[in-house]
Amino acid sequence: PKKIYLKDYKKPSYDVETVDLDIKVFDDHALVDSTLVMHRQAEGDLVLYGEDVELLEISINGEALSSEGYSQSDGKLTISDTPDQLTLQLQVRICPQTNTALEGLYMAGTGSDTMFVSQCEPEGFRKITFYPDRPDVLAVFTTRLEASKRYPTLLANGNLIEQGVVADAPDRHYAIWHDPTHKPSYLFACVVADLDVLTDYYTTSEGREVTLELYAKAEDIDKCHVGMQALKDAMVWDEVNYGRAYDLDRYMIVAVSQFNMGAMENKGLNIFNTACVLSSPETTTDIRSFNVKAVIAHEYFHNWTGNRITCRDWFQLCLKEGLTVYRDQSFSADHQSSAVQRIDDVSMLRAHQFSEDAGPLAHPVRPESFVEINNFYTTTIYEKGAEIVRMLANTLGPEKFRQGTDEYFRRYDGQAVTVEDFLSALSVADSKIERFIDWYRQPGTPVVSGHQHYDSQAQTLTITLSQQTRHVAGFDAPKPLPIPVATALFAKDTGAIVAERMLLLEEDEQVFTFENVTSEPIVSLLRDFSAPVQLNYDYHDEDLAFLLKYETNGFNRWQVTQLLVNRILLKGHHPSIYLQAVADTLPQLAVDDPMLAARLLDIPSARELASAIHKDYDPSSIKQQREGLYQQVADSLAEQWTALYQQLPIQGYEDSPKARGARALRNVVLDMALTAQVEGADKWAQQQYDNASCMTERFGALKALVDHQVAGVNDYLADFYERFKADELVIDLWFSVQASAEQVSTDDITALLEHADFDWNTPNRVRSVISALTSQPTVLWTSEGLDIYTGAIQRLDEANPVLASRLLQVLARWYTLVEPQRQMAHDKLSALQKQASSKHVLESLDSVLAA
Ligand code: B3K
Ligand code: ZN
Repeated sequence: PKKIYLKDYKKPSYDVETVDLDIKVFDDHALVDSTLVMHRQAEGDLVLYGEDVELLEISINGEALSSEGYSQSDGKLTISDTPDQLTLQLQVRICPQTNTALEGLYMAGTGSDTMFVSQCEPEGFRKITFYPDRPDVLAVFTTRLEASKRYPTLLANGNLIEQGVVADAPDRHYAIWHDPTHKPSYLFACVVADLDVLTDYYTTSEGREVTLELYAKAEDIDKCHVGMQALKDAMVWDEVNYGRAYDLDRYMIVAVSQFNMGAMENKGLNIFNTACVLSSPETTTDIRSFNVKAVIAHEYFHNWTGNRITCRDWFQLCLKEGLTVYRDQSFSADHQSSAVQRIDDVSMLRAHQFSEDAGPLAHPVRPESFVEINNFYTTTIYEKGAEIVRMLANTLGPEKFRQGTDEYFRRYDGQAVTVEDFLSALSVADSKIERFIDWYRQPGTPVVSGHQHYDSQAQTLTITLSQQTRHVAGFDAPKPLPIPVATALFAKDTGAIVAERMLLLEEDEQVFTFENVTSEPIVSLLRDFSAPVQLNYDYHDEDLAFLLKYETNGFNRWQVTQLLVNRILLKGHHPSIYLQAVADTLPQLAVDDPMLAARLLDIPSARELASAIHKDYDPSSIKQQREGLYQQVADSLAEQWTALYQQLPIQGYEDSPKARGARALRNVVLDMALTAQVEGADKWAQQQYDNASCMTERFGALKALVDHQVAGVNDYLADFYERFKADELVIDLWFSVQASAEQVSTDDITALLEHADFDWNTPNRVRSVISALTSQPTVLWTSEGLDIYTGAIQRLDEANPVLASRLLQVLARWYTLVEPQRQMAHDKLSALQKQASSKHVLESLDSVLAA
């Protein structure tokens, strides 16, 4: 497979003005007719891309081309010596019924319960027809859909302009949609289905009346209200915070249960994984429900950051994703404690992105080459990309950032642009923004080290900070990056803040001086995680305990607990200071901010801890240590759990930050109490399950029962299954709670994979078992565990290479394992390499094995 390079970018030779599509879906295939009005804009042949499409007819300006008139190879159809203005007409045959890759047009569901849905980003449109399928070709689409009346729902982007019965086939009907906006083919979408719809309305700040429609299966319609409300909230939020209003008369969201990722921002017709749109208190945990709102907002925000201003090429993916993730994180921060939002975003970054950046799949936020772009929908592009935008926003401050984004929308609306364009628009507000370009170019997580010196005579505090980024093979030697370090000085005697400053570390090493400091303070750095770096500062454990008490930034309070835990687990520090600090803090925090209190008891996941271990990583010793510390926390606070649990009685369901916080804390306390073997905790779990007012409570109890193997757990699992067997998303939870159980064995996993409800064609179900396994590294990194995991990849390699490759990427840090696991992992990955055939999996394997 060929590598594609950013430096080779060339403008397309033809632009497309209009596309007319006619998609006719039949029982075992579909026919796609297309008419493209094109004109030349650069030298070169006319190039169209097509994959798994059978060309039936092709003509230019009404004249059929014979097979000598074009050449076809490598998924490209090339026509030479074409006129500057032309109308190209094509007819192709595709087979959505056998499309298991879930890209292009595919059939989801089975038996009498099927639907057809498209997924085009990044290069799925070429699986629908031959087309200049690249994001810098923007066109106006008109789409006619035709299908049996068994599928009453016919949707495409834009406005519905006509519908009716097919003249010579009375059992078939059609609908014609017109999208007036210019869009790249990756934003095309269509749906042929039998769905119900929840309808609502929204009037934009510009006075546009927008019809909002959420399509789902009839039995799921009552789970669409949370999503609908989130959509309206997002619409208001974008008007208020970015001055961006919606631009079409209709906004549609369609729920589908077979989908490779969370959702897709197709213009005016989002397609969502059911897991990211359906929500009800009885069936959806708070975490998932909150995620539903975030994903709805994310896809909505893409309408401006992604759709109206899109990417010139796929190397610029972070242009839309980093910015849009930053926007959805900000939206979410307005809907819960902003400290907790930051904690969750940073935990995710550390566990996934830092480990990606530390391993063989490390790549710049804007990559310079790829074989398969699907392999680059990574936490680096998304989450590190968002962190860069956050640094830009914080460096500019709210007003200038808004001035900069206004300029971005003003300048580039309707265009396909680059990261440089984004920075150049923002730099109208402040020219130092352009220096951040290296963050996009350079892989690796910078490590910032520092120490302080207090001069009591001069009353100055100097803080020396230095930075270092590992040199990733294949890239230039790393340069120093501009790193904003939000800093506050705390008076040791009162705990009050005596100075606050944003330090900008731009050199390898820099000294920052604070004047008029009357006594040596405790310094808090990188407040609110002001840059995506690792920080080493010469703190005493006592300083960290001090900061837990006095920091006003909620994120940093959590941060110091994590630092203390890391020191205990990875550096052998004594846990007493940590345990005391938590004991002192928890009771009051449980009252003030229960959600933050729940996070305070976090012990970093095995995966996050592993990302800091570069050699001889022994999963079982990490597991032992984590468990040991967890046990100590549980035991040392054993007296408190009963009171805390009773402080948080089940009180009926409410969807507020406070109520969600109480539920989260209650589940944490329950688990702690079971760990400490507090008298009666078994009963609490059983009663919480039986009396639950919502899924967060019921599932929290079930998880506790499973993880602690409480007597009767199998009856509870059976009860849960019986109650919810008709609801796929809940059954996903049922699979995952077992697959990720503390005591899970590979036999348990095998049994789950053999369960009648397990289905390799539904990514959510696959992830509920296979991805869940990665949360238990002691099981994953065994011979049997790896056989199951790599077996799944091999099985999906041809059927669904996007999913297979994503699963594989999680194994990237195999080489850090201790022997003999290291050799074993190597052998299993090499064996997989001999079997694999998709370029997705092969590209990932090449990198992973090169470690
Ligand atoms: N843009 C899509 C992701 C498409 C992934 C294709 N493998 C969802 C999102 O980021 O909003
Ligand atoms: Zn996105």
